Amino acid sequence: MILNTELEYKGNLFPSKIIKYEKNLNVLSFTTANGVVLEVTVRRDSILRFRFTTTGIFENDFSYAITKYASRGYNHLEVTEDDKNYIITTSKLICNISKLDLRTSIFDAKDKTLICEDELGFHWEESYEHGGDVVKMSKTAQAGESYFGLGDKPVDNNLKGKRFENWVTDSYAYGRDTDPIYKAIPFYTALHNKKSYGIFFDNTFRSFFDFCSERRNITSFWAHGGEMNYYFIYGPDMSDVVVNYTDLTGKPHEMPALWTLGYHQCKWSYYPESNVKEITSKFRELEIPCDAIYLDIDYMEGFRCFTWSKEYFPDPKRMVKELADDGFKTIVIIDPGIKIDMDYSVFKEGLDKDYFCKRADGPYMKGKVWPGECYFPDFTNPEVREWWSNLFKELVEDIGVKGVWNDMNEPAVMDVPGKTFPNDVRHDYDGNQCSHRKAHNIYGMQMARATYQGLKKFSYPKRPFVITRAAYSGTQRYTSSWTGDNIATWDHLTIANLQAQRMCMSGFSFIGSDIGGFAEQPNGELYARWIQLGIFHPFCRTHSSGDHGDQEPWAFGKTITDVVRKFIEIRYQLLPYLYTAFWRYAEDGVPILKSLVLYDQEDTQTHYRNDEFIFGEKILACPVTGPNQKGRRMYIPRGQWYNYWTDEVVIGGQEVWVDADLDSMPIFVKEGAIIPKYPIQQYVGEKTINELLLDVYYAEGKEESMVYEDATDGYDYIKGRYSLRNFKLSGKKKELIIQQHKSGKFVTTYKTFKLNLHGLPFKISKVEVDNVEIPLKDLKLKGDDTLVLTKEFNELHIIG
Ligand code: MIG
Repeated sequence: MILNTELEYKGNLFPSKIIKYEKNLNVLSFTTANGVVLEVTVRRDSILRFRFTTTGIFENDFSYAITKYASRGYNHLEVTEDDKNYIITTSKLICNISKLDLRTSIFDAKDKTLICEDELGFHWEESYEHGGDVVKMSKTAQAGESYFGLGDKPVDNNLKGKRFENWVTDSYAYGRDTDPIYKAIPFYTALHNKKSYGIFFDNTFRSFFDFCSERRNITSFWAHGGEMNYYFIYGPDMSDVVVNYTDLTGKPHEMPALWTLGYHQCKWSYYPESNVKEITSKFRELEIPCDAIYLDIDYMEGFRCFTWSKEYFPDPKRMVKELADDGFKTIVIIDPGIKIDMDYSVFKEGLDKDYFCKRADGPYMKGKVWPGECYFPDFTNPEVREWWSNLFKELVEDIGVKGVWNDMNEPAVMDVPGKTFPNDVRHDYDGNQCSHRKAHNIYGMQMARATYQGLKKFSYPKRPFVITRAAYSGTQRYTSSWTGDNIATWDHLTIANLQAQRMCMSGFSFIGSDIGGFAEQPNGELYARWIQLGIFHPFCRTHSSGDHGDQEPWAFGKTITDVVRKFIEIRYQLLPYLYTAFWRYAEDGVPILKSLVLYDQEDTQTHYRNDEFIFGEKILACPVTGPNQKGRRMYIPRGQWYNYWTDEVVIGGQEVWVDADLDSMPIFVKEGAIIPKYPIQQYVGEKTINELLLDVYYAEGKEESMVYEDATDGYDYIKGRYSLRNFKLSGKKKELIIQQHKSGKFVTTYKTFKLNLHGLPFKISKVEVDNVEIPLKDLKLKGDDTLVLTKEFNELHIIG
């Protein structure tokens, strides 16, 4: 041991008293006697950014997570001081900063209640090994506080009492509580006393969150390097916290093509071509709707990205075209590892251009993946991303591939400790050169981003489609995602449900699981129950490792095939509803799935619910999560709900038993909702939509619903060629009024609506459309509660 140096272990260090305060518009900086600077940026009335340096010098202010499109601006900002504190006041928040030690406490500006307060606050440990600091923050948990979010953690919704790590990791056959897994989304929301706030710790190093696990009333987060740099986002509604976090880290850059919301079929692997065709033909033969078919790594020549196996796929362009003629979009996998092979042009080019990652002392980062020894592009270099994006030209433009699936981008490396790059690997980090310690968590994100750029370029004028396994906050701007290598067990069905809800709460709604499980094989019952859940996930794909038997909808016998078909058909009928929910997400950052706590935080019953969730705005779904069930108990949130199957009305705010044999599942529709439906199609665009079905659920009272439509693909919608219908329903004892407000220039193919009236408590005696009475026979009243009328109406009166 070397003694007598200045490198003594210093333990935790703390800021001392403030000696200087400066204000530069909305950036306030506070300097302490021991050289710590806290910079508070008021981004919005409800969003404060806190950033600390222990040396007086901040790093270059660069983030992959924060989008340049994030909203900024505030209504009010005032900084005052008293003996103890500097006091920052906006129209939503009051933030005290202690003159003694930089500790902060934040209050609701309206009712002055305490929202969030530092315990030790910011502190740090100097890192002898790496330089810089281990940066830490601790806050006092408030009475009854709960925590949610954090991306893909496979745990119950409420995170209280647990500790987590953020370090994206290839996690084959992970299970409940495995941590960390594929994604790093260092954002959580907290809820106490009916008020919610969020914290986004924008630090890409290995980071940790502790929610009252180490100490009962303390919440803390820390990272192995970088800056203590976090955003405080106030609600008080949790849905606003999530919306604002999503605004900050970005919404999808474009709407997905409607077909991407259809059903996808995948396996490792479908090959050769004849096998692919066998699968796709079977879908059409059995009339099970399907829009996409996947090629896993075996389509390549020796696992070389951007090549095709001549043996298995002699003429990919022809095959892709034939599949397309049958309504199937072909999606291929692309991994980051590039095989070391001087005769392989992608490798040769990457090497010549110096695009591969290197170790600290100069050698290339060599790692074993599917192709054998590989080098890996440094996707954190913008020039490399540009190069990578151009590699998709042939696949997309020439061959006609419609989507690309990025796997192994944690990055995963075989047969090494940690299953990834060593820490010393160097990265460009968009001009902020660093080691893998800092770049690891965003490597996969930057790969997906580069892939997205390629797809966007070469799919044009159609929309791009990318799927990624690894992700950091903000990745939702470019791509969809799946939850990785799960297992075919009942517990994993529950985990998939939790992960999808949690991802939606973490700003990343375009998510789904490998339906049926990746590892091992489900029985028919598990597969059917998983499909029932999967049709409510924004990304809906069956995938399996392929070595445990077949996992297609028909693999488990006729009874199961029929159940699977029935539910996939529901998915296709609900496409306009899901597309509208997606539009709300892409436009406003509203999550597509809402955990009950997000839906109704004031009802404390919701704080510990896991299985039930709201799909879009109006549909409540709850999977059956065990074998041999004829139904289940579930919590119905407050309000009144129609049973989707029977139209029976249930009063919420209580737990109820719901019948759900294998061919059914608990689905409810909020009263007053208007649910748009398309006819069942075998793939998106198979049929021209001649009539829009509107399922109208009567309510005594008012409710609003929306229907968003556009050309289903392409960019015309950005120029205003979309159709947005806003319906206001208002029900009285003997009358139902529906007002329609239409905006956008897109003209839908259909001319009429078919209204299915559910739960109408009276017999219709008169109908007026825009104040003109229409003879009932002209409305083609089929049965009592169906009527057909022009899509152009402004106001409909149904009178009893
Ligand atoms: O080491 O490409 O999660 O979906 O089928 C396994 C083969 C690599 C892992 C992915 C999985 C995919 C598989 N991949």
